[in-house]
Amino acid sequence: MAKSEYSAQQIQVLEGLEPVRKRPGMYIGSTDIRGLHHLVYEIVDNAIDEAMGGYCDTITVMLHDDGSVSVEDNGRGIPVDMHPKLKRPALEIVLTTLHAGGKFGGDDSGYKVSGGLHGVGSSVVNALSIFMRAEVYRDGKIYVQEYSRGKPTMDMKVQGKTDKIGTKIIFKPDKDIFDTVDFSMDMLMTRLRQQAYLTRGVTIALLDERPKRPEDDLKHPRLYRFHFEGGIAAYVLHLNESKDRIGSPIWFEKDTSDGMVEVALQYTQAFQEIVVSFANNIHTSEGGHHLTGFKAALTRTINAYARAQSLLKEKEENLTADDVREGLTAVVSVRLKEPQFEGQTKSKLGNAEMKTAVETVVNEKLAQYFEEHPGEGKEIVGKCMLAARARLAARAARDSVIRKGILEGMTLPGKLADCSSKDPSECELFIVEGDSAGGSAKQGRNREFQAILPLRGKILNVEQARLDKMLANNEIRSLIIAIGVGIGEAKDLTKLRYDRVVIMTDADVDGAHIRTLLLTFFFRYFPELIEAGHIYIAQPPLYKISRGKEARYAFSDAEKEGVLKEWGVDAQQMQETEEEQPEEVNEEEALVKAVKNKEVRKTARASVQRYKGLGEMNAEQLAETTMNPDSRSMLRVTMEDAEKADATFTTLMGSEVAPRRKFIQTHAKTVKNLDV
Ligand code: TTJ
Repeated sequence: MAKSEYSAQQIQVLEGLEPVRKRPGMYIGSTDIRGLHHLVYEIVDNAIDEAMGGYCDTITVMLHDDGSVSVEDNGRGIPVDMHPKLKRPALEIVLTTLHAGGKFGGDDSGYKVSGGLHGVGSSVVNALSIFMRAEVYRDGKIYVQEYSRGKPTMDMKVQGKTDKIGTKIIFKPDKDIFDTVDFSMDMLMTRLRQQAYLTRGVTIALLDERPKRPEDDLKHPRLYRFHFEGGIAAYVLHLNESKDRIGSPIWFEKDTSDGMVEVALQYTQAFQEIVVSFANNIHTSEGGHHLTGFKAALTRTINAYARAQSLLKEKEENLTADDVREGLTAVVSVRLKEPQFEGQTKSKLGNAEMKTAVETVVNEKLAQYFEEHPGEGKEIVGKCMLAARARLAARAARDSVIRKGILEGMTLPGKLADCSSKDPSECELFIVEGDSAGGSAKQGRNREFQAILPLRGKILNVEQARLDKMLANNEIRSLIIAIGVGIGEAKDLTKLRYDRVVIMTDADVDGAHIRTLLLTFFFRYFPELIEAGHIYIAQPPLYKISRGKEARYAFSDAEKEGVLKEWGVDAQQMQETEEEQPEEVNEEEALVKAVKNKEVRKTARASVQRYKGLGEMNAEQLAETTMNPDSRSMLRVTMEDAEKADATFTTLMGSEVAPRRKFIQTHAKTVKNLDV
């Protein structure tokens, strides 16, 4: 009996990594750019766990020029001793078998765990890497082992002496698995900064050692160092940087039998709410029970305090949950033993016990804070009461706007270049960013059924989120009138003037911003149009690849590489055309470069132009690539996309401009594809 138990255990532990290579998506979510970055997060999570246990304080992530990444910590080092039953070093088992994590070292740090699967993730990363090297610095020695696609290519051995302690993992993602193996500093920076906030005291450094490329964002530094003694309280301060704040951030934490609860919050004089929640360091963008508990406690505590202090009179109604969150910035972080992630994107905490846990802690600690800081408590209640009053006033204003029918009798906006057909089922409206692109679009359209509405500058402002104020905005009014269905209670979907409403913005940061704003607008005020599939996003090409008179368009980096390959052009020798430069110069440059490399070939005479804006295309090109139904492709917006944009929009509010732009850039391409 004992014997069969032993072998069963052995089989379980020895589970290989083949399934990981067969179905990578099951382990890392996807094999696109997000999946690629997930590899880094999995490895970093291990080091974060070590930091949370109090065993390390520095984590360094480096992007190397051969496409590999290294992650190093100064923790205790992955154990290297022989596993008594398996007769292999623990290090090898950790990195080459599934579910081996946590079995080594007898570390019972409980719920002090980051999002990583307790080291399980590191073998997954190994499986999906063409090369991995582990270095463990322990007992004055450097232990080394290398792997390829999850299999050791050598036995672990001692390779020299050191006085360091820690672990370094170097890995190079497998090109056969991932759509792209090009890491983005922006994505890594965003995530690592977040992790640094969540693990106060730890230093996380991110260094880009890769040679600079023409398409690199010139502004981004190549070295980041994140260290926040204040943890999530510093996070809240950061989110509120540009705002008028009430007091300093309120911070508390408590270890409960269901897990650790940590909350930081601060009110501002702004209107938007930013509440970010995490479970085991994972951003729970869909919320969950911890967030519900937080909101319930906040409403309860503030109302109780307002009543106790007679700030809220007996006959007055309680403040609503929305009132107490206006102007609030908060970070809620919980750590628990067995987190359940649910929802569409597995980012909603499903552990019901966390509602009570967070609610109890917040009720207790926040009430205590108000007791000790009566002045601040009063100011916060005052702010919430202002929100309540504004809510009632806005409702009244909205009702009157609708009664008056503000849009009635309004004529079509002057800048709308309408189509000649009056049959909505065949009509399309292109919402175009800026007048210059609008000009190209007007020339390139089929005026029979395609209408163009150019929008100028910032169309929406956060503070104009209320319907009555929104209707005061010219760009928004033009848009609503052009669409034809009205708004508010006067909305009539049968009056839709275009079957397809297409958002056509530049493929740059500002374009992405305007797209997010428009999606948010449709999500909030015209969800029916999204649901019925009337809203689209145009897909202008990113590149034009020319060879002599021949020209091809590419809508992604992969597609561009494909064309170059097809033409026999080595992508390495290509010089990408900067927007200001004429193509010929670069063609020549590419040739010079090729000659230098002694690899000149006739076929290498091609040039790549990267389109930064719609305005760079002439009307004919724009029509062919983006507008003509016979040759274009468009994305149909789903409710999910719009909801995401809305959430993005909300998250973005209040943070300073630079990170906001980065966030948009990173997420600009996360709309689901549905070719039309
Ligand atoms: C396990 O229990 C004994 C002491 O060391 C514990 C451990 O594994 N520590 C540890 C693992 N520290 N750092 C890691 C680690 C760091 C990186 C960068 C990557 C991986 C897979 C693990």
